[in-house]
Order: sequence, then C-alpha cells, then structure tokens
Amino acid sequence: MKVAALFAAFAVSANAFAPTSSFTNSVSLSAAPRSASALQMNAAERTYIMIKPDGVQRGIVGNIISRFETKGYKLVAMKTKQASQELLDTHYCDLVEKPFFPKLRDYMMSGPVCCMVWEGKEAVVTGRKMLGATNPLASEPGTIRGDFCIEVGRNICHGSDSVENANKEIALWFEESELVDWESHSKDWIYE
Ligand code: DAT
Ligand code: MG
Repeated sequence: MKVAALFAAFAVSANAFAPTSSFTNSVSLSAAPRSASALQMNAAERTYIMIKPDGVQRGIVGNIISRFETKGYKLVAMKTKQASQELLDTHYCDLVEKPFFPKLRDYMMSGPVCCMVWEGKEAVVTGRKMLGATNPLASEPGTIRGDFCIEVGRNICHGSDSVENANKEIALWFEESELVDWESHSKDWIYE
C-alpha cells in the first residue's frame, strides 16, 4: 500500500517536471557542467617557482613559501636540487646565446635551488606579479624581488612566464610522480 502510494507520488512529481524537462535538461546540461569545468581548469593552473641559490643561502625560502601559501595557492611539489649545466641550458634555452648567460649559469649552479610547483587560479601571471620585475631595482616594494634583493644577477627567484612554459618547466624539474594531486580543505574559503 505504502509502496503504491510512493509510486503514485513519484508519477505525479515526474509528470509535474515533464513539460519543462527537455528545456531544463538542455539548459542544465549545457550550462552547468561547462562553467564548473571552466572553473576547475582555471583553479588547476600550475606555475613553476624556483628559489635561486642566493634565496636559499640567505634563508628566504620560508618567506617566499609563506607568500604563496597565504595568497591561497596550493603547494603541489617542492624539493631542493643542485642544478646541472644541462638542466640550466634547457631551462634557459632562450637565453643561452646572451652574453650574460655564462654568469647566470654559474650563479644558478653555485648552490642548491628550491624547486616548487604552485597551483591555483591564474597562478602563472599572479606568480610573476608576486616575484616582481626581473631587475629588482625596478620591482615594486611588496614584491619578493622588491623586498629582498638589488641586482639582476642576484634576483633570488624564478617564475614561469606563460602556462605553456610552466608546463615545460614543471616537466623538466620534476618527475610526474613528485607532483601530488590533493584537495585543500580551505578551497571553499578561497574560491567562491
Ligand atoms: P625573469 O627571471 O624575470 O623571467 P628572464 O627570463 O628574462 O627574466 O631572465 C632570466 C634571468 O636571467 C633573470 O632572472 C636574471 C638573468 N638576466 C636577465 N637579463 C639579464 C641581464 N640583462 N643581465 C644579467 N642577467 C640577466
Ligand atoms: Mg624568464
């Protein structure tokens, strides 16, 4: 008896939605998943941030991590590494012909670097803003380079300049297995 009543109620409610169901479906299926996936893709943008040997030697690693963490970005991978000549030639492939490149390579090999992958909405462009201009004297106060360094040859940090280069740099400096996919419990307090 109760089961029959439930079926009847279901039939009524199903009928109630029937006239609009094709319209409702076409709206909800085409609009909702698209915006949800667009948001997800955006929030999953990754950038390669590297603290150069001077940043490691001067003990600025914690401050730089803290800035990305408190901004709301998610730490996907991190390690220290002694960079090799080959690695740097690939990483700076656009600059190998520049007159300053030998000095840049020596500097980058003068001690360990700290390699990180940070993830979040517009992580690449925002990461670059957080770093500041290439020449620290042109960097705004409040940026990492603006706050901590003076010379272009000691500018303490690297940040990817495009999503395409970020993906190349992440693949160059990290094994796929070192990138950890995890969900932050704060995500709903960071993204609306
Ligand atoms: P960025 O690190 O801001 O992306 P870039 O990719 O043009 O800048 O250069 C890579 C690094 O090379 C930069 O952080 C410091 C060094 N560099 C760039 N231009 C230089 C120059 N004119 N003289 C000395 N070093 C330079
Ligand atoms: Mg660059």
